Amino acid sequence: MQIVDLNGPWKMKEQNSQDWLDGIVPGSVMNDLLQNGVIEDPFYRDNEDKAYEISSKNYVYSREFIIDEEMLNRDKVVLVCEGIDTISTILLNDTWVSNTNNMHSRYEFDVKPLLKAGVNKITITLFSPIQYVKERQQEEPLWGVGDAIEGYPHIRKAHYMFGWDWGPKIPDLGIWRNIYIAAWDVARIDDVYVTQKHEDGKVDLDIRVRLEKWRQDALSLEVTITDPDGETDTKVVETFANEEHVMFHIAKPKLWWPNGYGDQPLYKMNVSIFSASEKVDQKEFHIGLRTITVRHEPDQWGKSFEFVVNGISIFAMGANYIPEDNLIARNTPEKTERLIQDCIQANFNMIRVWGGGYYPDDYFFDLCDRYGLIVWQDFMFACSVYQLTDEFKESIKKEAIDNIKRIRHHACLGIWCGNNEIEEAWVNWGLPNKPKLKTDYIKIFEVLLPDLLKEMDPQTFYWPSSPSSGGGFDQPNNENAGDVHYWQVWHGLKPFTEYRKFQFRFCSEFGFQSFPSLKTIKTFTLPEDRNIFSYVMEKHQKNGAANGKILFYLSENFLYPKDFPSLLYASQLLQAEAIKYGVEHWRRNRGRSMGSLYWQLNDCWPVASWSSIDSYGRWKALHYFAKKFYVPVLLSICEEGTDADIYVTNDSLKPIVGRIEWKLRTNTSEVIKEGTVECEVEKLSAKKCESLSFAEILTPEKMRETYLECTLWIDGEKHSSTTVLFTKPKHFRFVDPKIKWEVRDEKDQFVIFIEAEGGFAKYVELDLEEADCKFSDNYFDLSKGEVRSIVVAKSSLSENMSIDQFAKQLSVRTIYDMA
Ligand code: BMA
Repeated sequence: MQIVDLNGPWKMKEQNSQDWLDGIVPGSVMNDLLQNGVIEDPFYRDNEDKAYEISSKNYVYSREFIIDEEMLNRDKVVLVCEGIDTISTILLNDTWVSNTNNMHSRYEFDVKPLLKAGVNKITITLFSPIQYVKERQQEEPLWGVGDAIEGYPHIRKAHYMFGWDWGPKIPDLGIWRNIYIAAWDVARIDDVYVTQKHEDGKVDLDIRVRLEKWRQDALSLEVTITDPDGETDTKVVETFANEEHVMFHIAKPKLWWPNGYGDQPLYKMNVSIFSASEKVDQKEFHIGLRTITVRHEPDQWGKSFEFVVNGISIFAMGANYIPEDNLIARNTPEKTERLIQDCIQANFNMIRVWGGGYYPDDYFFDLCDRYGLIVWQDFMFACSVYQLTDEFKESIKKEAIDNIKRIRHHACLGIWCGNNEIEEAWVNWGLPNKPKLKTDYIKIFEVLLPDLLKEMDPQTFYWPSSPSSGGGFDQPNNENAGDVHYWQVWHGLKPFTEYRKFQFRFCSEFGFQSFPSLKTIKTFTLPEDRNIFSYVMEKHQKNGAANGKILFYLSENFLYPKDFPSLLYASQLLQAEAIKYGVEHWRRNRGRSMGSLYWQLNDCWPVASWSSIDSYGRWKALHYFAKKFYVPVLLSICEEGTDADIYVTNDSLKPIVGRIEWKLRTNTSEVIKEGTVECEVEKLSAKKCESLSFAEILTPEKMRETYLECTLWIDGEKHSSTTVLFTKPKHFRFVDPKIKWEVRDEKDQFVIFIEAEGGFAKYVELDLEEADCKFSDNYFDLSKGEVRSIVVAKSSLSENMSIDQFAKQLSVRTIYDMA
């Protein structure tokens, strides 16, 4: 195989302009205009408004490249475009090659007759996605979400680029993935498909290799598997056929497990073909030995929805993932790796790739394989109505095939899901009554996609929509069957405790908004913008009613914050508490409930949103909370009135024997009453370990100054602790906790020793004024008399600093400082 890489510097210009600028491929128009200083950062203040005009124009990309005689003489020469965004025309040496109209597809064109030895020229014209959807929408109006530019369902382009309730309207254009010319002699590997059979602790692999051949020569097909210890096993097959199956028997398989359940050993596969001992093509990738499916069976509550990995039912813990930037060109594997590490640090075992973005790059799946995150992969359809014309059908079919083939071998792939919320929309959202379009829904999500998967990836579970009870418009958001998106807390303004009324089988979306940190807000505002109702702040709040909702929940829970930074802090605490109420409740009901994926993990730009990590990678209070509420062994308290039940949820593979110490304390942390409980909790189960009632002690007055603290000890070690109030925080009589801290430099880490000398400190927040870092814990509660040590790995610091610089930048606040 011979490759001429077309990535790198290109020339680009607006179609009607005479001035060529420097462009970079893979990349995008916005990114190139930004790099050339033609436009300002579209995320700054209200610059987003300028994007509409930029995206209303057409752009031309062009470059020259050299092809040698040898390449021209090969049997097959193709132009490969791994991703073009979106409507384009491709010319080679001024001759038309093809048009494209699907960002999610991989394109390949035979170009041998169009190339010449020496200098060649490729020109790609990208047409305005805005003009395209406008014209199509006039012909046939299609329903889509109100936050996006009208007509977006007409184009196979990541929906969020047109705007969402957390995303700006910046429909960028570009050659967004690799582009190259490839040539082969004799044959090439068209497709490799691996299936696994697990039986009696052994694994049989069937590696099906399909070849595309241009000559009838005998080929030798060589498959090598390198196990996680580096041991190799090679099989060679001499063949004249177009398809071969190569089998491997693995007697001592090292199984792949999601994070929290075991390791992630990967097996490297190399498939090569040789003609007369010359290698003509090869493919290399990793697999993990595991089974993953979803158990969806009738039971006493309805119909289950639980992920079963290597025979073990796991409680899915994670969040929903959206694209990482509006200017996709700015993504990097390093940035994504940090985000995946953040998920692992917060004890996730699953991530849902939401259907309004794009199918992530290979490196995303490689990272999930390596770190142990099960991927819930939506097909890229969300909150919209589509019209199944012949052209659209061909387009989405090809898109699905390309992505199924690309992704299916990954160990992390846990489920294919047809779409986000479209079945639910047809049933519950009052869409325009168009029976033909409703039938089209069934044809796409309950016929076309499952049929394709039956043929191409039968080992991965398919689910028609999220939420769904299994399809056919049959109660898609049923609390007792399938998965649920629950939005009554937040959109419905219900209190956090409302989550406790439901024992969803699997909650794949629920969320609560907050503002990003002041450091992040400073990147897009001037000082005069720093009021949540300012023009600029509202530009960075895409959900119309959201600021009102934050203020409503604020009024329910906290005192009125004294200033802008305190309001930001309060909003993050509300968010963290809300989600904690839901997750802890469902984890206490492990068995009936088997999954929690909150909305949403990340942001694509600096914005007020449901994310737990903002677009600069800064952890909000929620992410620190997630680290605690997703811990495999969870201690939690369910309080009601003057009662409190103490639970331990054990999502580990071992039973635990522990001791719970509880202390009823005053606001200055004096102990009023205390006790201990010995607990044994089976693996993969949840148990109520104690029921406490303080009706006699907790008069209405006392409720306002008393809290319960519980600590779990396992094998003599303090595992975790948690507290609850018996009143809303706004009514609790917090005293000045008189926080004292000291930092020590311990080789590759700083350790902060922190203490509350005055009384109970709630929501202790640590932050650095300018730099960023990860604290081993944050937004925690501290009783008087306890010294907590918080670790900051120096590798997590955004810049090198001395202990003095670190201590100088360190700021500490608690709820007491908020009002
Ligand atoms: C869910 C998602 C998104 C949306 C979020 C917040 O329904 O699927 O479409 O951004 O709610 O409203």
